[in-house]
Amino acid sequence: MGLFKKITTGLKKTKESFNKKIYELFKGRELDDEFYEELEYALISADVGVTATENIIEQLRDACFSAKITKSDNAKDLLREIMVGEIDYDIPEYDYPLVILVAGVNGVGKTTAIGKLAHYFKSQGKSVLLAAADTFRAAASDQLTVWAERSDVRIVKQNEGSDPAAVVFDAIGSAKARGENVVLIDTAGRLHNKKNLMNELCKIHGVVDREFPGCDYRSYIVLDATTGQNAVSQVETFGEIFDIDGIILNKLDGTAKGGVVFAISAEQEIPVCFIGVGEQIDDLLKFDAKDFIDELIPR
Ligand SMILES: Nc1nc2c(ncn2[C@@H]2O[C@H](COP(=O)(O)OP(=O)(O)O)[C@@H](O)[C@H]2O)c(=O)[nH]1
Ligand SMILES: [Mg+2]
Repeated sequence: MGLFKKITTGLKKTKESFNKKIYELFKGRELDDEFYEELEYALISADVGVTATENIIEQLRDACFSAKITKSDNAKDLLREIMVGEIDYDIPEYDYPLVILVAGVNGVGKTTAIGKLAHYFKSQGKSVLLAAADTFRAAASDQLTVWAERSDVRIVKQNEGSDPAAVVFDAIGSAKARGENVVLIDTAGRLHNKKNLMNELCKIHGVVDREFPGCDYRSYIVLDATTGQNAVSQVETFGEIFDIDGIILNKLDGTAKGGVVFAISAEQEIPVCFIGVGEQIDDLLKFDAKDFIDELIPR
């Protein structure tokens, strides 16, 4: 399935609910208060978030006023542009060797995202090593092993209960020895034990900094789009633990509220780097703000 098709089917639920509202709103309507109220309602219903919605509406009002636009048909392109601007970041290209730490609460799809990322980098001709630093449950490294086999990449793991930082230490040593291009670190997500989690993640950061100076190091948080505003508070909580470079937003296929991208990315000022749109190995797409808006607000 082509990339375009993937995003279209992945966002099917969001599109179904949002496209219809947008179509009606941008068909011959006066740009009066009622119009803006309905647009505001449509955005908030799609989980765009109150702050981001207000921002978007205010920019649209200003832009239409400046351009002397009075009919909604002519305002659609402006809305598209404004919404793209809210979630479009200049993300530096990856440098290699690259290390990506993947964090987030249980069940958001961290391990699955790593499996998909392994395939993503592998298909770009990069060599990949997985570090099974979720040592809390034996099942976690078993699950990651299955993904490693699927993508035919190496994995470094230790026994259940071992020190996650020690796994990362081993993995980096091995990656350096073998000249691997990409190391992907899976972690546990025990948020109810925040102090432990914080210690664990800080220790991992320390190991990467010390053992792999000069690597391109990115820390990503994985979020479940179906949890809506909960995802926003997870960004805030993890943001207290480390500097989040980017978001992997999973399970967009399972929600009609894909507007949550705005609530987490625009309001928190953190780029969404990848979106998960299913459980298959190629169901992870590099996020592109324009493609995303093309689906939400068709031209
Ligand atoms: N529909 C859908 N399911 C997903 C997606 N990403 C992950 N999952 C499912 O979410 C569940 C939890 O994933 P897992 O990777 O184990 O989460 P972790 O606890 O954060 O490591 C699994 O059943 C995955 O198949 C996605 O983008 N779409
Ligand atoms: Mg996991």
